[in-house]
Amino acid sequence: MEAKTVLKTRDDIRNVAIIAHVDHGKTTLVDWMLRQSGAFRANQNVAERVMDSLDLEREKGITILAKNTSVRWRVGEDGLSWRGEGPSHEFKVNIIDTPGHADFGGEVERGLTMVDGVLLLVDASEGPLPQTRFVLRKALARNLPVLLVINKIDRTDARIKEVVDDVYGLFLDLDATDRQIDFPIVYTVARAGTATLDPAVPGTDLRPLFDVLLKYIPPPAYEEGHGLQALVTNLDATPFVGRIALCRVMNGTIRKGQTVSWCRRDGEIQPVKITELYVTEALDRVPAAEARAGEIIAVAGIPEINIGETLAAELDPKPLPVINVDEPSLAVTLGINTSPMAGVDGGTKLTARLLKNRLDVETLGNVSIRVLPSDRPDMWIVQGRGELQLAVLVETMRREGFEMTVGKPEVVTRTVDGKVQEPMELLSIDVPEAYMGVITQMLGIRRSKMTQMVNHGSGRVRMEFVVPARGLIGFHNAFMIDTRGTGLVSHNFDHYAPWQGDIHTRPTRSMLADRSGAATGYALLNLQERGTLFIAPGDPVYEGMVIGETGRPNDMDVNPAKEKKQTNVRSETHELTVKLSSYRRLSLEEALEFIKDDECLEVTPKAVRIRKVVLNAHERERRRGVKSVRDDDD
Ligand SMILES: Nc1nc2c(ncn2[C@@H]2O[C@H](COP(=O)(O)OP(=O)(O)OP(=O)(O)O)[C@@H](O)[C@H]2O)c(=O)[nH]1
Ligand SMILES: [Mg+2]
Repeated sequence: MEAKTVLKTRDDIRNVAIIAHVDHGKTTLVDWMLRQSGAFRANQNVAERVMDSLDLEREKGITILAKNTSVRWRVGEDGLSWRGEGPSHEFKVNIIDTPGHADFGGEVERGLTMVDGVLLLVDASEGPLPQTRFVLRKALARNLPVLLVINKIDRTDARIKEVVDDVYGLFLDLDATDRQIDFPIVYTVARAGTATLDPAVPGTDLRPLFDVLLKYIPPPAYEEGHGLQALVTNLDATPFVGRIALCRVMNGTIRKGQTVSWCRRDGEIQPVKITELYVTEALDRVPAAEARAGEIIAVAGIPEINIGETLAAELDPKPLPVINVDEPSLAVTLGINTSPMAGVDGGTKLTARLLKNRLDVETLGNVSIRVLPSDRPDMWIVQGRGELQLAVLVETMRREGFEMTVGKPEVVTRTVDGKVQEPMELLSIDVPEAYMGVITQMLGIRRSKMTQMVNHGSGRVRMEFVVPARGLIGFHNAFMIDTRGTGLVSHNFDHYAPWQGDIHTRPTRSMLADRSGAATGYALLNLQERGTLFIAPGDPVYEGMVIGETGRPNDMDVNPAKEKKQTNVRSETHELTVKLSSYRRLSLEEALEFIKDDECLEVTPKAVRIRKVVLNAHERERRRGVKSVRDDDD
């Protein structure tokens, strides 16, 4: 007989995620929540945006992985932030800082499984953007209460009232229930650590935010008498204890030293001992003897535990449903370095086995990455949410000593009722009016449809398009160049639609090295007349390596290693630095966007080189011949 479910709550904890479009100020707000809760000593030197702790996060200035922290907040008898006098009690607020870039949307989805409510941050000037829509949709689908935070109200171009209206519009658009639309609003300047309930009255600290948060975000609920259920929502590792599983305790209590049932993804259930148990306090993980339902914990001692699995009571274990996230929409091939320079740049991880192991590790910790076999034993198909996500993976791996060959990004299609469908993105663009024509043209050739255009009367227009994800590969570079860096662009997976037909984007062809050697200044000086170069004098080149792009109708095989006749060696270097200032070093992301179907990247700890898949010029010609014949047959 089923026991009647009695839901209880524990009022001493709140679990919230902060979600938003990229750069709207999430991590900055977390800084100040930590600071004002007294998480740091007065003299402690804490980095700005302290939660962005990965090297790549600091370099790129964006959050890549969702991370949790916690603050303790004192409340007086009136239920409001304690003012330093009279009785008080303490709340623990677990905060999940999530990334706002669309490519890392899987992190947000995972983060939402740990919390009981969200702070939806919206920039007071930019308003809701594609990722705001995505994260809000996910939060509403999980029925999480939303507290709206309008941030950056200090911006001179803030348009608070309109932005709030836009957010209401977004809720309606997403079919939110009346209860969901009835959200409280707090206005903040995250960078100054202030919040106010009335935008006309400047705030002095974050107390108004905490007051609303503690009232509005519900305490964790659990079933009275239910056995342990802790859902693994994230993984971490330290050299001392090995793999660490971050879990949300949904029901029951977990104790250090206790034996529990590890309910694995494959359905197997295995007893394991909890050798180490931690809870998060500010930026530290501190040992705990036990943790009750509602807490977010970290557990060590289970080397093979994975995201989505459950730690349950030893007797009568009940696994929780696995975490489902959106499907990946973009794929690249990733294989061992097959260029003639393999191993030359000092990579330490060169074999297919090491590569495969590393990719397997990635799929464990990263719910939105998938690895599939390819038709070659030393190459795999890696699927993810976007170019940046895949580039971050490749960048991380090269820093670990891997050398790789990375193929051209391709969209992940699917077949429904025998028809091919492709992912469509919702694209939002904000540009000065003068560029409207350029943008419309750029997107026209990419088979987009404009769905909305708003002119705020500020000299800028906001346009929205639905466009095949395919059409956006390589779009970002072109957009930045064509709008001279003044445009804002963001996009996000929207839906699958029937294949939209051919898209031809990059109009240029490649300039190819026809032999191995070192590029000479003399050769490059001549070659730069014919296009844009990607290499500098002294760079190693090999046959089939792409050294630049040209506007000519066909790829060009050239000799970048040509020596000047030894008549005059005087001041050659001086001459070159003056005249060769125009070569362009492509970043990993730019290079990924740049390559064509028959090209790929060689990535080593030292360099990103663009190359033809088939390096030998004769072989390339032969294959082209075969291809064009087959095209004629079609
Ligand atoms: N003017 C102004 N700028 C702010 C405010 N809050 C944050 N910023 C700035 O906005 C930029 C982005 O801040 P982040 O905290 O990294 O934004 P984020 O939402 O965490 O970004 P992602 O995690 O990459 O999505 C930084 O340059 C901040 O200094 C604010 O209240 N006013
Ligand atoms: Mg951030």
